[in-house]
Amino acid sequence: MVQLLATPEDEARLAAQIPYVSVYLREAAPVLETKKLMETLKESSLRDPMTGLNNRRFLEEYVETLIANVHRKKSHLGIMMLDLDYFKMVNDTHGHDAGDSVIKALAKVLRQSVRASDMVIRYGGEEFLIILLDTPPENADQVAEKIRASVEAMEVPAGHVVLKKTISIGLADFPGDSETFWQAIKFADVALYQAKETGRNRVVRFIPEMWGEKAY
Ligand code: GH3
Ligand code: MG
Ligand code: MG
Repeated sequence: MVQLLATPEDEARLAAQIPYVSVYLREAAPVLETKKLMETLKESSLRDPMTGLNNRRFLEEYVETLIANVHRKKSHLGIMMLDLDYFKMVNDTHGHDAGDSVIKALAKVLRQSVRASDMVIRYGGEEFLIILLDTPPENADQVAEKIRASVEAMEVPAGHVVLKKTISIGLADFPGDSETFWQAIKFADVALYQAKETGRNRVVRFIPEMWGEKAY
């Protein structure tokens, strides 16, 4: 919407300009519409339609800014890799739709468990990555434990049954554990593997000893 204002003395002069303004708007409108469409397309390519969460591409797009901010503020990122425990069983026993319901419910719990500025990413099928901004390790531990407990308490109605699931969580700190961001992600994944190995439904923080001779 364009509003033209003029004093009474200036009204005639402005009225004479209106055809030019109209032409300008007519020419500009399709350009603006295309730009808006491009933005919408870009936004949708960075989001997972099923959960509404951001996807891995979003992280790839945003990572440079993210790292620059950490360095500038000399802050920490809490990096959390999460994976549903024995999820295949849900699909096998109750069907794929029930599995989808669990993933959607989990996504909601994750999003509600962290600050709006934190990143919750659907990293793979039933694997999620959470990045806590400005969060030192002690606080990240607390958030992870809170999330683990919230998921354990979660009840997901699916057809005639109510499903209960758990998650395992691996934690790492950037730049505490690695000065390379993607390596810190890898370390969170290594810790997640340990959480699975040592019984699931647990939070495990990465320690350098986990990155030894063993090939993960
Ligand atoms: P673990 O505790 O070791 O993680 O066992 P798991 O059964 O969860 O692990 P696994 O990797 O064997 O199985 C993951 C399953 O998740 C397999 C795949 O079919 C299912 N899956 C991945 N994405 C989706 C999805 O979007 N919807 C549904 N319903 N299932 C999915
Ligand atoms: Mg799993
Ligand atoms: Mg998995």
